[in-house]
Amino acid sequence: MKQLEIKSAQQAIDLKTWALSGEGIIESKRTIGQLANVFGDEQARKKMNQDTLAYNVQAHLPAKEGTLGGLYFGTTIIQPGKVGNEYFMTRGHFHASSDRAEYYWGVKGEGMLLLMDKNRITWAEKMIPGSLHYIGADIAHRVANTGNEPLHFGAAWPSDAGHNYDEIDKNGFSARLVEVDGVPTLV
Ligand code: PAN
Ligand code: ZN
Repeated sequence: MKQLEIKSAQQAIDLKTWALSGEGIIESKRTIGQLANVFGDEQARKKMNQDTLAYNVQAHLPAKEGTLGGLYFGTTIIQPGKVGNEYFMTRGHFHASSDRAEYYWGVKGEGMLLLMDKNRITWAEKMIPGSLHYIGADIAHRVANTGNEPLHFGAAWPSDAGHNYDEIDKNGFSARLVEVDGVPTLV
């Protein structure tokens, strides 16, 4: 940086989709084949085309993972669909530093944010365009797409939060979001 220099931003957000572009944006994808044991009906998952895209994440991670005081920013897009009667959803995780919080917000489409505390109490918040969700410390979080179009949501979290997927891989959430008579229902 030079003294008195005026620059353009190096990253941009498409305000309709919250797609990220510019320097250092990373992208990751999860297919149905990569989501073994995430859904309740493993037989139904195995019968599907394993290359089916379930969700992708774009993120700007400007600080090294673990840095105290840095911030991360991401956009997740979950495709519409179900495995058996369970909606396409993210793997879900606690943060590795358990006292680190996060914001999620709905951008496009309809979904449900599933939240579970350390006592395995699970509840959910409806995600719609403009909904803002504060995910407090020690709360596992996962999002399901309950609509017929891709669900876009934004996220911002501390760079020292980390991801603990093991707990959810092992024990899951204590409830699943399934379609019952056409209605998203926690069971
Ligand atoms: C998000 C999530 C993203 C994908 O950026 O990582 O939505 O979900 P999974 O990581 O559970 O597959 C976030 O919560 N970061 O902390
Ligand atoms: Zn998180």
